[in-house]
Amino acid sequence: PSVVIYGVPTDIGCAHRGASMGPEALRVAGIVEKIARRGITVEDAGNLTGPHNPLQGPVDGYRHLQEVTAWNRAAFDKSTEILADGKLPIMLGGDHCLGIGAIAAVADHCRAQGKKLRVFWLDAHADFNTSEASPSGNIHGMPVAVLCGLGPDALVNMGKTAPALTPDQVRQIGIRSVDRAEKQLVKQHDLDIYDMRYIDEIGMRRVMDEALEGIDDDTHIHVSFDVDMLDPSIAPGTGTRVPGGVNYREAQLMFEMLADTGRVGSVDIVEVNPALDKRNATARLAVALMESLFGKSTLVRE
Ligand code: DIR
Ligand code: MN
Ligand code: MN
Ligand code: MN
Repeated sequence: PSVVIYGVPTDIGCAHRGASMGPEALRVAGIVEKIARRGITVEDAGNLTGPHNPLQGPVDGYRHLQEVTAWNRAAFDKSTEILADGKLPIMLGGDHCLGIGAIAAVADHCRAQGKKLRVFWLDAHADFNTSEASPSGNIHGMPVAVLCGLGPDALVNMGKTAPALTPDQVRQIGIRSVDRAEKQLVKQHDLDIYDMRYIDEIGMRRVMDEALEGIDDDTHIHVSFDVDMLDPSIAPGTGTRVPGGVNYREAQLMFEMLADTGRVGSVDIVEVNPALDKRNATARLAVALMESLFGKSTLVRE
């Protein structure tokens, strides 16, 4: 289908300022042109607007809950509109709290269309904190929990499908930082986590085979790509760098294997922070991986 890209210029859910510049960094790296070069119709719908970052501390365990809700509502509305047009939304974050609105829209869409939904959560972090479990109160550490029904009503009930997801619809890949209480939560909720140890032990090819198992013609794949999944040596431009991440070749294989399914229906690219980057390397790499996701490959393959 044709693609609509929109930006959500905010760092409302994370600790460091600068993810608000992510959409522009990705545009400067050529995201629109390079996807269009794949022969796909791409529209840039510009940026959403929302409240500025008040830089306050946590209140009842959440930082900026009201502002986070407003930004997510805007993303929810935009993704809902794009999906209703039969198009594929690519949300340029912004921090990863925005996955709540974007994926809540996809969950409603899939339910209305009678489609199965599988979410690929590509991240160094499990993002499964609750207000009690979170060491920071930053909501970008909570979106998967919120989407699975753990969190404040304003976020859990973003769409009509609440909770938006059940844990069995989620595959998390690249994980290597899970907080102490969060560890208990992901175990309790039986999340399917392909952590770095597992990737090292069995290799990315088999990880992706396992994570893609059961995908059929009625499945909508949502890719939520936190660029901190990548090793900081190749992707330094992000707020919470964790050593020991996914390398270039593993990442390229992941996105090529996702492309091969032909079932990717929506994408988020989040946590690109050009203020922490070197010559926009992280946005450029994210764009190269989007080219793979939209079908670029070295050879014609069967
Ligand atoms: C940490 C950091 N687990 C937290 N989370 C990040 O504050 O909840 N997620 N950086 O992307
Ligand atoms: Mn994340
Ligand atoms: Mn992360
Ligand atoms: Mn994050």
